[in-house]
Amino acid sequence: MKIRNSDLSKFNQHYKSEHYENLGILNNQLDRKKIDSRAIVEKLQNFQVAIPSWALGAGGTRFGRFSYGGEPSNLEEKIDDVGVIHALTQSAGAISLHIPWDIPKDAIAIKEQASEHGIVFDAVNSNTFQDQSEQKHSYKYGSLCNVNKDIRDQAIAHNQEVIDYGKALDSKSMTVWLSDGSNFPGQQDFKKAFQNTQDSLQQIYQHLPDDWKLFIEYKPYEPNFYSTVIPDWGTSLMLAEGCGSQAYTLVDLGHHLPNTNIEQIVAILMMKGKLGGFHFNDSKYGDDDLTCGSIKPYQLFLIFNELVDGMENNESGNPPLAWMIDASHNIKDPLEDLIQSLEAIRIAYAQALLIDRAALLRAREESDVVRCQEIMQAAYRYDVRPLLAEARRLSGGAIDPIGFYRDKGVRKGLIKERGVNSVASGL
Ligand code: LRH
Ligand code: MN
Repeated sequence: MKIRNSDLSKFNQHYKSEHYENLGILNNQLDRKKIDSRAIVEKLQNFQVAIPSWALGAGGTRFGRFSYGGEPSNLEEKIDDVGVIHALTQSAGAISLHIPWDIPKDAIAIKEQASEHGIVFDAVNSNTFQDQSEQKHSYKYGSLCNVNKDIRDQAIAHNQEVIDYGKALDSKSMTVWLSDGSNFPGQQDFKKAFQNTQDSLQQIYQHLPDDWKLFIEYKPYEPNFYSTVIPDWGTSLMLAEGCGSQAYTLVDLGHHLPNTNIEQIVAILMMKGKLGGFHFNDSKYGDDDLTCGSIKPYQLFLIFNELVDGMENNESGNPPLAWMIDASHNIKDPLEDLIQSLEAIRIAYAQALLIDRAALLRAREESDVVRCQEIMQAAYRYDVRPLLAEARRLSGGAIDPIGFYRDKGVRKGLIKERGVNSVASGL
């Protein structure tokens, strides 16, 4: 399904006067604070978040999966769906592929199709957490950490192959997430597992083109429930430093034990120049992969406060970050869910840009704790949605993406095109 610009501008016509009214109200508030909202709108226009190729269909759990109808059943249809999201939001200009779920059969044709939608290929993801039918050795007891060298070599070869797929798509990075770990005390030699993983990652790193990055994603548990070889940011950082300057940590918001101060982790990793990127989502308990900002929007704001501070005072030379969503849609329309996540991420970014950093610095210098909170929450309490809508409008998107999506019956159209039983590969 291709979204026609004519439909978009006709649709926006209905919303223009209400939009300008809301934008006017906010701009008056910001003018009073001598804040130039145009600069923020420009930053929002340039802020692109990659869509995960594995989250364009209905997700599920071991307890069940409720199909959504009209799901993309191949990579071409997945790129078209990201194209729909990008046409409406003008902020999803990239897709992150998972191999082997989304092997591009014809890289040139796929690149051509993606560029027609204005989409590029962000990080490619390897997968040694499942056994593929034609695979010689099983990853049941681990992949890069496995005690058996043949199994480690098989996993290393897979990761090198994923880099080659990425090169053919002009991707510039690979994310490695390992489910490796143990389910019972005594099952694994933690030190040997770490060392095997370090050695394996170094061999993968040797295969990395000079202008590429390697992202090492950590996660405390699941699918292993006693230990995970890369459970936290510290282990990911040690492994990245053990590989070299092109290796970085990757922060998946759902990969933290309850009440972890993620914004502090982000601040420190960025200060160290070793923060590679994000998998945005939200969670209440575990790795729930819920819509960004649906459970803890204030935490997302606090994380963007550290990101904006780190980007504005980047002494460590931390490279531009990879912004990616990693979510699973168990009950929502996947495309609506992703549009909501994009909105929440951009709201947190815009609010963080509204923090009066000079005043915050003074208040911190004076240990004026109350003042610090007042400054933070003053920014958090701005309704910045008119700035996001204006950024979309200026970039040719929909003032109200979900409104357009429903008004035009996009899901109905996809079901008509693909049928109710089409199923997307992925989680
Ligand atoms: C692991 C993870 C990882 C992906 C997978 C789909 O929980 O976050 O980023 O490979 O989800
Ligand atoms: Mn992830």
